[in-house]
Amino acid sequence: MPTCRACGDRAEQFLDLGRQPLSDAFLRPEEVATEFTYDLTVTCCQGCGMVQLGSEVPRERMFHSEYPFRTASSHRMTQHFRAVADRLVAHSSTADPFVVEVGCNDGTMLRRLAETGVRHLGVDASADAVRDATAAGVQAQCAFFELETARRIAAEHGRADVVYAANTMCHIPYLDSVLAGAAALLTDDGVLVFEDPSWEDVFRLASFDQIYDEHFYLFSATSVSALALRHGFRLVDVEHLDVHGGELRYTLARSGAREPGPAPAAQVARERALGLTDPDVLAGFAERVAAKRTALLDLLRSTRAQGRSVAGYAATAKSATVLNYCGIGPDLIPCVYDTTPEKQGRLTPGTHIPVLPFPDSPDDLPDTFVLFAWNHTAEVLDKESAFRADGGRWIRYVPDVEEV
Ligand code: DWN
Repeated sequence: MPTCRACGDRAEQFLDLGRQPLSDAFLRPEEVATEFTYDLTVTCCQGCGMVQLGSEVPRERMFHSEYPFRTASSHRMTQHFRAVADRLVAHSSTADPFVVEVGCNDGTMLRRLAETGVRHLGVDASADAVRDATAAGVQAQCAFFELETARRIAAEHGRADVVYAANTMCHIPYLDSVLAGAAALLTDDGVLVFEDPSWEDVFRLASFDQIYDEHFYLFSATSVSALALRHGFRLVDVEHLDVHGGELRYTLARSGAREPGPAPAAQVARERALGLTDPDVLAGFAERVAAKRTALLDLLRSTRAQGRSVAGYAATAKSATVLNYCGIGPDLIPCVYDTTPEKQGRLTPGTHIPVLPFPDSPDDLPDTFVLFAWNHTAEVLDKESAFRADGGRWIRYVPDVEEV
């Protein structure tokens, strides 16, 4: 029987997405024969309600110098993080705040703090991402954030007023050490703020591609509230964010340091009403995921049968789950276009579809794009308005499988 990685209680499996590759391991042809795979299953803790993967991929396999994702690959996300930086400073209770970002990636958020002279430090496990952050004028160091890292930062730089993480906490199975680290690093009135895909949104949209090796947890206010209490913190605020397909931003303060606002209790009540930890409801989610696989395969096959050319739009980490779970290979999607130089010329994980730079000429675009970057729909459709105007079609699978 699986146990909850967060609290140790019993965890029940409710979804099996099959054998999967590492979502961000874009392969050179010679690496295909030795490709790493693991079983992608999802469980829900019967005690604290934490939704999590049934097995853990060693962190060094996922996060290393060649980690290809860069936050700045989305213009809208870059704007989002500039606003986050301003807000962290505006809401700080001290005049000269020190902000630590866990998983700072290329420093997109911290750049804003660096520009305005705010004391900051980024921590990231990818040496190449840290190099990009440093080149942009950000203070950053390469490390996995855990208790020892936090103690070292506190000794070298002093206590932090804010520990912030975006799309990072859900990547870390060993939250005990991270929460202990936050407790060691934060000032008495300091806050731990993090934003990650929300289980409620994944559930509502059946966006099962949010589930992959790197996304070990799918947080909710219910599970984060329990997590906070076990580590001497309290969830004092929660906000819904309209980014990356729906996220929640959690603010944790030391127990007794700040009064919780009304939002956490309201969000927990919403989650309870939706039955987000109820085994029958979870079984229904698994059925919706299986139905999406059938519908997407049917649509792709009929599109190809009509003689229409198809390509993937953006070699996202998320697309690995869709492609591998559905068994979609180069016969259905001959190539995927992506803006990331580190992914171009490689093969998609598991399904080995070539990743290419976007064509220079509109004449070389396919008849139909499969929108793997659906979480950036507004940005992409804006950028690709000429494709649509010229009769190009989009296949998407979130919220529903459809061609538009
Ligand atoms: O949590 C994570 C999120 C935040 O970022 C990570 N585990 C990894 C990564 O996930 P992803 O790859 O699914 O993220 P995105 O932001 O949905 O997709 C990024 C990829 O899409 C990059 O390879 C760049 C590409 N892209 C593109 O080619 N054209 C993105 C946009 C917006 C575009 O217009």
